[in-house]
Amino acid sequence: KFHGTYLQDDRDLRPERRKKKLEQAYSFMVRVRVPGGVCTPAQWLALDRIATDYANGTLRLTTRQSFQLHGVIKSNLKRTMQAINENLLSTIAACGDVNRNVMCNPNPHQSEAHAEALALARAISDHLTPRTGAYHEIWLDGEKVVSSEAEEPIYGPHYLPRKFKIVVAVPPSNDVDVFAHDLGFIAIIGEAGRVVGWNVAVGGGMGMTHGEPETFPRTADVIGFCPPEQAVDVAEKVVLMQRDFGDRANRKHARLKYTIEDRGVDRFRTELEQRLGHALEPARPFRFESTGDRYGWTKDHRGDWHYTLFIENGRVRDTPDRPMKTGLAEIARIHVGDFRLTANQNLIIASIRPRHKPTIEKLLRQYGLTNDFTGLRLNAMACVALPTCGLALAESERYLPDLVTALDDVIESAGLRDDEIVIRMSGCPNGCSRPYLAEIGLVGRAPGRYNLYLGAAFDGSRLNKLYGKDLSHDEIVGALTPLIASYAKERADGERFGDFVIRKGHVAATASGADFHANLAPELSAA
Ligand code: SRM
Ligand code: SF4
Repeated sequence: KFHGTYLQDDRDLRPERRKKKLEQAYSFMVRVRVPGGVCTPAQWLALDRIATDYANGTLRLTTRQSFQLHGVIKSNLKRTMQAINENLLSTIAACGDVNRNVMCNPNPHQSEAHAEALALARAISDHLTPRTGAYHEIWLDGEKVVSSEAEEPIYGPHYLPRKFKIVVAVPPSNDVDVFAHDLGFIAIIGEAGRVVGWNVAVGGGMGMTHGEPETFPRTADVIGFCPPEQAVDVAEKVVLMQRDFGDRANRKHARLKYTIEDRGVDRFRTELEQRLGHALEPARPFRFESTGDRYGWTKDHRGDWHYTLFIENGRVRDTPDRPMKTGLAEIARIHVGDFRLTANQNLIIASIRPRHKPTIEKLLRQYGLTNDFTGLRLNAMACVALPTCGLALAESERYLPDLVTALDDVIESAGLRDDEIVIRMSGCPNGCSRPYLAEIGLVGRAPGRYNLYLGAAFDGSRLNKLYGKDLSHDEIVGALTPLIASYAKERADGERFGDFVIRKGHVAATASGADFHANLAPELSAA
């Protein structure tokens, strides 16, 4: 895992293979680390080829701005890792109890501040990448160094108690969901449009376990502000705090969010400041507007164009009406800018020179790569779940599109086609699609059964709350239909769906942390 791979098996094939007394159909998932989600067209093409030659022929864009390859069989694993590294990408620390891919707002050319955010994301990523030579020895046939292997300067001999996640956000966009992560930096932008420093947010996280209320999702606390030159050190010291104080006995209690809940935010900040050798300044005002992506064309201050493309659940593959994989490869062959993965599993074809725009527009049309969907679908996100994820309790990526199709009828007849409503589904409570920060969150309980959560804030600052338990497809549609219809008729000017269901008393507003479970009696229960 520390080298970016997971052993999986095809869960669709399990029953048949069991019957035939065959072992499971094993393969590997390989996760590529892409700090800030930026890659070149050449790297895109290389990954496209690797997916075709060694994996299941699809590319998966993840909720952390990375690529995943699924279905890599063991005899292709080393070749896959080598091909990824030959293209100047890596899989090191994409998984495991280390700092994971550092995310940031995906468009560094939008302004100076965005470029500074990417620079910080890369600096933190470099600083926290494990120094071990084992990765090179094992996968890249590096020379074996037995006794001179230096101890990891930050991680030490035992690494972290659990995974650790860092993001960099540039208001007003909260597209990285800054409150969902162990550590977040929020750009504070001065009058000249430059970053004057960063607010520091700690202790966010999504994962929980059904029926274990001592596990819960939590939104991060903003604990202060630091100037730009201190940010990498702040990141290091927060990681060291978690290394030293995180729970190493109980993995379900080992994320930074629990360290902070247990110690208290104020004590955590004081101890952090002791390690830093100075106090953090008071947090400065900021305002987020949304967590979603801005689709379609945008032009930056240099005159270059960027096209944000909706990719349903991040799965890049060819379908008869949307041959996306082929189309994006065609674009990559002529594109001289770069590709940027978003934290919402979408893609920005970025830095298109004005003279190349007509050609790219033509290719987008030719391959059906438009964004002509309802606001609900454009704000939908599902984790991978079945058939590859060993932890899935229910479908997610393969089911959410159908659920949205059913809800689209309700949305269209309520006149809400272009209204943005955030809907996210996870196949289990680990929350890989950050469902507890969705206005409509669905979390798998068992095959075909989901818990329905409502009422998160559109800007990503408030968790949702349990509304319905163990619901089937029909029950989910039945529960949401009247709510969507009354939202269309009774909402206040500019009121978001998540705020509306709270105002109407369908769910309570969740503070954070353990309060998430305070309303354990949902309004609805399965028949
Ligand atoms: Fe995740 C485990 C997929 C983002 C919380 N996640 C997994 C595994 C590796 C299952 C496993 O351990 O065997 C899933 C592999 C499925 C597959 O077949 O590919 C998996 N997680 C994903 C991805 C691919 C979802 C997606 O559809 O995009 C995302 C990959 C991110 C990346 O590129 O690095 C992904 N996972 C997340 C996020 C969202 C985020 O980070 O912004 C979360 C919630 C935030 C958080 O960490 O709190 C998340 N994944 C988890 C957890 C629960 C952690 C916890 O604290 O309880 C697990 C289970 C675990 O770690 O034990 C998990
Ligand atoms: Fe798997 Fe659960 Fe994550 Fe979905 S939320 S990918 S089912 S671990």
